[in-house]
This record gives sequence, structure tokens and C-alpha cells, in this order.
Amino acid sequence: MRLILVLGDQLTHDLSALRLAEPSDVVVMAEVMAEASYVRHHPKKIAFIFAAMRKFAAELREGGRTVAYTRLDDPDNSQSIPSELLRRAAEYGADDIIATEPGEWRLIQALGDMPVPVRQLPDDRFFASHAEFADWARGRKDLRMEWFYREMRRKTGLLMKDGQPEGGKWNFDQDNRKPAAPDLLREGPLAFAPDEVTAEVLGLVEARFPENFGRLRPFDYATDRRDALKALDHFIIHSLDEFGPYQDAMLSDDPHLHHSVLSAYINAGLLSAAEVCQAAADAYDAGRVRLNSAEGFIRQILGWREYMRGIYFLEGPDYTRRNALGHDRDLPPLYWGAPTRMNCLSHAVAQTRDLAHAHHIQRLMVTGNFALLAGCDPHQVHEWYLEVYIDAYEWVEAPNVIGMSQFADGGVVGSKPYVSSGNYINKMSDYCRGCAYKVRDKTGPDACPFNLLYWHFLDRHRDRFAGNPRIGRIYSSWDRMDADKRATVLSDADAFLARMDAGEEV
Ligand code: FAD
Ligand code: DLZ
Ligand code: SF4
Repeated sequence: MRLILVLGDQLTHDLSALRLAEPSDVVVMAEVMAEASYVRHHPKKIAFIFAAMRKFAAELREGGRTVAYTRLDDPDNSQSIPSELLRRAAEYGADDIIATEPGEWRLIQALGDMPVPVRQLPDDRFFASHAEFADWARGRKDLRMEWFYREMRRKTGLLMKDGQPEGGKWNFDQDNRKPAAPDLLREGPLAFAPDEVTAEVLGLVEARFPENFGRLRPFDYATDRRDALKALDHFIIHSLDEFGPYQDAMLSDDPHLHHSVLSAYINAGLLSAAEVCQAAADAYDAGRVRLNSAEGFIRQILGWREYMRGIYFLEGPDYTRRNALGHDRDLPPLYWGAPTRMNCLSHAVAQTRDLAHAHHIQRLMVTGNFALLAGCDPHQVHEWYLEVYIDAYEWVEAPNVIGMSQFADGGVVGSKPYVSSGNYINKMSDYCRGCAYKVRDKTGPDACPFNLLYWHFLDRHRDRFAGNPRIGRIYSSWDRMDADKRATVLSDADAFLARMDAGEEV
């Protein structure tokens, strides 16, 4: 007798472990506190995963499989994945367990340490295997995503014509940096009313996780493949064409703009990365969307998503403890919704609380940028992102946070830190218009904190970044500034940080 483990982010019918399953095997799925509480996940994230797990288990049963499914409140639930596997092994007399490799070192190691042997098969829902990524990385001085992405384009043939990139270029990002105007006609993602299964899970999550940061209701995410496919179609038809030009824009009254909001579905396995990329390429081939949008969108998945996974597994289990810049400030309470006068942060955090989602530029250039400029402990920042986003699993979250956003890996992911003054946020959003701070003020009581902290960050990390070819020249602007003004900027920044550390509203 054999058990087949399916985790909450492995809800894919042709998962490697399920492909190997014999009719007599028992599929094990379990809602457990160990997974639901290794960080205090957003209630919407827990509800999404539990509802999607329950519906996936029902689909497996309809397909004739035997599923041993543990609900969170089952009296026999032993509340961790390894202990549930042991309990089920004893129950069914199983001495062999097959799993698809989990997306987190913690669980890979836990399965490796089990007294019953667990065979962990490669997770082949990705475009590149661990070995392929390691081969690509071997011997390279730096691991830039762009080069890896080109390999993936060649490998998959996506947007390729006669061995050359469609349109003669690999990347059309210079067309993709437009700020957005408020537009009442923008479609946004599809919303799904909770069905019976989801409604029951919402009640469970409400009762069991009342203290977790984030609003559970209204809940309108898809929780099965059928609805996730509808969300994909809707995005391709209504939003993909304008995805490219506005992918870096932010608007106070529009949390999604032209973004797909498909990450939760792809990461949990309800949609495959390959089918999502193919749908975008097909829309381009059919003349329905512009090339810079199709290419920009496909690059996020075929390039960034795949590359982030490669980095996570290449860099090893200590990656989330990296702290190359020696940052140690506690993440301020405003990240959990305490009031702040900074309008951009207030919006990004409120949206995160309400939706368990924020788009890439909000994550990178608002919440991430501020934490980096303020010198916050990258491990705390990492845990925050892992908690609050519905699409967050360590393999994808950690390289984005520790690497891309906080530069805590010392430059494995990014060749320069993603920092900016208020100027960038003002250019790409309407946040500054409604802010108590003045984005044009460089010093003084109303100066935008991003302006103060930007120079503070560069000044305190001069030794590391002055020689960096991508940002080094900014130091000449800083050095040209009048000495008194430089001193005022730094002391205003220190005063701001001191007020923040003292728990004052900033
Ligand atoms: P779209 O803008 O529509 O992009 C399409 C798809 O591309 C996404 O669904 C996603 O699958 C993929 N994608 C885009 N950018 C990235 C990226 N940098 N890394 C990996 N995949 C990408 N994404 C996660 O899936 N989980 C995370 O935990 C996560 N944490 C992040 C933390 C930080 C600090 C930053 C800067 C980015 C993070 N991202 C994460 C990447 C990105 O912000 C989200 O994938 C995206 O916002 C999801 O919304 P969407 O589906 O509308 O994406
Ligand atoms: C995130 C999550 C949560 C909240 N709960 C469960 C669960 O109860 N059971 C389960 O199998 N998986 C859950 N997950 C997803 C796992 O944490 C995820 O598989 C690992 O982090 C590896 O990516
Ligand atoms: Fe954010 Fe500064 Fe703009 Fe206010 S002025 S919204 S703090 S960037």
C-alpha cells in the first residue's frame, strides 16, 4: 500500500506524484496548523488554500481516487504534514510514500527526515529543472534574469520566429513605463461569489484565525480550476492588451489596473505557468494584443517567476537569513495598518489588508522601497511578505524580498538596490497628490520621507555602492549638494526614523 502526498500548493491533476499513482494508492491531503501558522498568514490566503484543497480533493474522488483528507478541526488531526503522513501510513498499512518536492526547504527537509521513506519527485510544473538552472548559473559572474529569460524563450519557442525573438527584440520595456490615468472603464479581475465549500471554509477561518492581519470578507477569489480558467480568459480578453504600457503604474482608486491577479492560481497549481504564457502568446498571434504587452507579461512568468525559483533552490536553506546590508530596524506598526501620513504606504497596506494582494510596483517601490531605505531587518520584511500576500510561498517570495527588494543577498538577484526618492512614486502614481507630505520638499517638516531616507540610505552605504556602475554616479549629485543641506537632509532623516522608532505616527 502506498500514500501519495498532495500539498496545498500542489493542486494540479498532472502533478508528478499523481501521475505515478496506481488506482490502489491513497492520496493524502491535510489542513494542518503547522502549515497554517508557520507565519500568521492573511485570512484570505488560508481560506483560499483550504477551499481550493477541499475542491481539488472532491475532483480527485470524482476521478476515482481514494483520498484521505484531514480537515483542520478533525479530532484526529495531528496538525503537521509529517505526522499526518505517519498517521495515515499506520491507518492504511502503507510503507511507501510518494510526494512532489515541496516549494520550501523546511518541508523538503521534514519529509527527508521521516521514519517512513518519502520519495520526493521533481516538481515539473516549472519550465526549468533545478539541474537546468544550476547548469545555466554555473561559471557565470552574475546571474541576470534577462539572460536566463532568453534561454527560456529559446527553449519553449514562446514569441519566437525562425529562431529569433518576435519583433526583433527580446524586451520592449521602454514602451512599458507609462503612468495611468483614472479610467472608469478598466475591467479589473473577475470576482467569484463563494460557493458552499468556500462559505464553510470562511466560517472556519473566521473562528480559528481571528487575530491574523487582514480582512477575510468579502472573499471573491476563484478556488477551483474551472473558475481560475475563467479568470485567465477574462484577463486575456480585457486587460492583457494594456498590461505592458501600464505595468509600472499605481492608482489610489484602482488596486489592480491591468494586472492579471493570477499569481495565487498559478502558484497553487490551479493554472499552469505554461498554459498562461501560451494563452498570451496565442492572443498576440491572433492579433488581439500588442507585442510589448504579450512579451512583458510572458517575461514575468517565463522569466522572473522561473528565475526566482532557480535562485531560491540554488542559494540554499539559509537564504532567508541573509542580511548583506546589516539592517536591523524593526518593521514599524504601519505595516500592520497603524495610521501613517505617507499616502502611498497607507494605500498599499490598506489594499494588502483588504485583498491579500498588491501589484508588483506597490510591493517593490512602496512597501519594499520604504523598508529598505529605513534599514528594516530583512528577515522581518520577508516574514511580512510571506504572511500578507495570497500568492506567497517561500520559493517565490524570498528571492523577491531578500534578493530583489531588500538587497539582503548582496546582489545575487539585483545588480543594484531598488531604492528611489518620492520622485519615482510621484511620476508613476497619484498618491502624492493626496499626501500630507510634500514630494517636492527635500528637507523640513513636510519633506517626503522617501526623499530624506533615499540620501540617508546612499550615504550610510557609500562604501558598498559608490563604485556600483548602475548607481555610483548618484553620489556625484549628493557630493555637489551644499554641505549644510546634506547635513540637514541626514539629520531630518534621523529625526524621522527616531519618531518612527518611538511609535509616533509618521
Ligand atoms: P501580473 O503583474 O499580472 O504578472 C503576471 C504573473 O507574472 C504573476 O501572476 C506572477 O505569476 C508572475 N510574476 C510577475 N512578477 C514576478 C516576480 N517578480 N516573481 C515571480 N513571479 C512574478 N509573486 C508571487 O507570486 N508570490 C510572492 O510571494 C511574491 N512576493 C513578492 C515580493 C516583492 C517584494 C516583490 C517586489 C514581488 C513579489 N512577487 C511575488 C512578484 C509580483 O509582485 C507578483 O507575482 C504579482 O504582483 C502578482 O500579481 P499578478 O498576478 O496580478 O501579476
Ligand atoms: C500555505 C499553506 C497553508 C496555509 N496551509 C496548508 C495546509 O494546511 N496544508 C497543506 O498541505 N499546505 C498548506 N499550505 C501550503 C504549504 O505551506 C506549502 O506547500 C509549502 O509552504 C511549500 O510551498
Ligand atoms: Fe509617498 Fe512621499 Fe508621495 Fe507622500 S509624498 S505619497 S510619502 S512618495
